Amino acid sequence: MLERTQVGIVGAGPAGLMLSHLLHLAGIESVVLERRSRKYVESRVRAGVLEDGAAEMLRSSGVGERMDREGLVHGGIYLQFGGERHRIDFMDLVGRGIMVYGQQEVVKDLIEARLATGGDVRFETEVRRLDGLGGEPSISYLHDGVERLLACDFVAGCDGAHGVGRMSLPAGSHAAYERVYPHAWLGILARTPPASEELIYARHERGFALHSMRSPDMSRLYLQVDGADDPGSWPPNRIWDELRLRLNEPTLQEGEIVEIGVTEMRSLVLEPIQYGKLFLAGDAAHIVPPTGAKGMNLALADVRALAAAVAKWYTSGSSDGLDGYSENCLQRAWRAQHFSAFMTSLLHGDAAKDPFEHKLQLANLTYIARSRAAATALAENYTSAATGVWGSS
Ligand code: RFL
Ligand code: PHB
Repeated sequence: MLERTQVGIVGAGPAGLMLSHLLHLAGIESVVLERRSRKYVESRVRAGVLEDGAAEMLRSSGVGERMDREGLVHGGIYLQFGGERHRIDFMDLVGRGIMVYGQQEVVKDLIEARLATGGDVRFETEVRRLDGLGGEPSISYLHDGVERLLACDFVAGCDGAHGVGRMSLPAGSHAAYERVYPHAWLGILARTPPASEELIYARHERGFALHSMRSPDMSRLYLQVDGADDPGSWPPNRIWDELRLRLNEPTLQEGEIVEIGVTEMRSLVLEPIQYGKLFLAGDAAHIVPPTGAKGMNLALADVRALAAAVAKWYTSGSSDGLDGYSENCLQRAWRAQHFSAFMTSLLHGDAAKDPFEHKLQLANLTYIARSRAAATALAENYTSAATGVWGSS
């Protein structure tokens, strides 16, 4: 017998899980198909910053309780350059802050909420092919070595940067805008208390460093490295010495490194992000370099729009929301893309290789530190580029 659901969702990252959750709240049935195990997706260390609007989305949809208990509310960030540290006070400048709460915690909370309400989330289930996207969609997937078919009204491609959703857009149906940056981030999660209460974005002559955190005793730290570096060339001593230097934190405490990885930096936007009954969301539709902390926020904002559009279609038969989905999301995606590219070019590089560029960066950082107008633009984007209401007035 052919299985059927209303919305077939590929991928159980923040986008796929939140979409399934929001659809459930609207009384719409979905099935989430995830290639990895539950344990794997719940322990994948990634993003850590939620915009105010994303935190509010979790709260208002009933999955924000643990975030409000364990998350860290920050009213600003530090910019460090030229041996000095300057605070950008978001609360003063734009009246809202950010929530520091690990992506894997968001994922855990969403999985728990879906399973508690009888949600159909299937792990270790790999989607192989999408068919009938122009009319009657079906999803072919592999589970326990058996290939099966799921028929649905709509398919949501929430399957990240290398998924089958993006690959299923017919050639010629969309444009891809891409930029690859010459740097990468080496990221570690370490069992050590954060050296600062708020995030530090540092532009050092030798390159960028970021100090973030997950809890009062877990720090999340990043270093700009060459794209070609592999974590093996970064033994712990080298990492800690470089972090102390770039962050200007000579007393930064070492701790057990519980996770280490190198992340490439690139920007990609597909246009449009829908075709027939297929709608892409999150990293499947667009990728941002991590410097602006926008990826998870964009993923959540996309599915908020998609859930509302799908609900409108089922309740009133109107396809207005679905027809406008791509345009709606791409406005926010490009805003976030611009901010992420701006933060990346402001903070990365090697002063010895390009001293002129470094001087320009210092001039811009000084301007942001001294000018309320420049700091306000940064604060507005950092707290709300992906989920916010900027530009509406
Ligand atoms: P995900 O999280 O990649 O989830 C996609 C899921 O789809 C599954 N999948 C499939 N399942 C079934 N069949 C197939 N054929 C499948 N192909 C793929 C995958 O296994 C996976 O579970 O995408 P989603 O939901 O769009 O979420 C996007 C975010 O994960 C991403 O944008 C952020 O992590 C980016 N990001 C940050 N975003 C922020 O908002 N704030 C941050 O502070 C932030 N920091 C970061 C980041 C990403 C980083 N890395 C590692 C890329 C820091 C880093 C270092
Ligand atoms: C993180 O905490 O992992 C984090 C914070 C800010 C970023 C990127 C990652 O820009």
